Amino acid sequence: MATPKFTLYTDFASQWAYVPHLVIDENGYDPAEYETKQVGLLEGENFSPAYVKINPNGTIPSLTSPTLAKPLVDSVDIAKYIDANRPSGPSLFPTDPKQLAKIDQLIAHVHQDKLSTNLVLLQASNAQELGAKKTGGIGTFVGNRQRKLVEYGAANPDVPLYAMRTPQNGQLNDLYTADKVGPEHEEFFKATEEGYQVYAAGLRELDSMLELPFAAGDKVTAADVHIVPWLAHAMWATGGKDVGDFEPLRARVAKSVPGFDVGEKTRKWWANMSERESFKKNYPKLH
Ligand SMILES: N[C@@H](CCC(=O)N[C@@H](CS)C(=O)NCC(=O)O)C(=O)O
Repeated sequence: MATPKFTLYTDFASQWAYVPHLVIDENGYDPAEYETKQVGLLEGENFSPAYVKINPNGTIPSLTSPTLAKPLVDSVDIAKYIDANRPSGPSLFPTDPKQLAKIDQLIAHVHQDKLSTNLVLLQASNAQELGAKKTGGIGTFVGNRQRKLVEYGAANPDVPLYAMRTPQNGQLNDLYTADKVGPEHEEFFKATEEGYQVYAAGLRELDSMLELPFAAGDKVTAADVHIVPWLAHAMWATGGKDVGDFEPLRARVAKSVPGFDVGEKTRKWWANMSERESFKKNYPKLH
């Protein structure tokens, strides 16, 4: 068997890990040409000292390869590397500078911190929404992460990631585990409401940026493979039942931003993407 060209560290629960998966399938890689290693995001395995040695940010995805001096730790760089080493066929990064600028703009748009899916996944606007998240598994996720951060941080006091992330996640864990709603919850709820205003504007802006049939024009590009995981994860986090189900996401955003709707272009673009084999393989359901 041929030596795999690279190893992709991935998890089904990681939205950004599905950028490389989509690139791999759009590029037509044979499964023997690469290998994958699972990193359990839900269990906080991304914080394990072994994984943090590969990716000091403790984020998924990462990519290692015998041809690289050090691991790639960001989905944008990983997508470029996989595409540049593709077995055959067209690149997802066209050479036309104008088109490339458009692609970069779209990718940067969905990677903005202020448009992070963490808003939809982890935050809440009121005690009722927080309660539903607590019982719906998010509380366990946040708690698992905290336990791992504390455990790994105690054993590895020199690793900067633990010093940074333990108090950060700890604040969220405190909100999730508190017996009653206090002033810090009120602040959290307010920040969430503000977050949804920004998020709704970001979705509208994306709609205006999209070309059709695909994000940057008539061919699938690197832009499409970044936007799909970003949107799919938010659709899933709000309870989307099937891959075309925008309703729960629309309804959740509209709760904070009355009258909000998912744009027509976004819906058409999504329908076009969901016809692709790469989409069907990686999104048999929303995640
Ligand atoms: N900029 C990075 C972000 C990766 C990222 O935030 N991944 C999430 C999962 S989708 C993660 O690993 N989060 C774990 C954490 O931050 O603790 C990329 O695009 O690869």
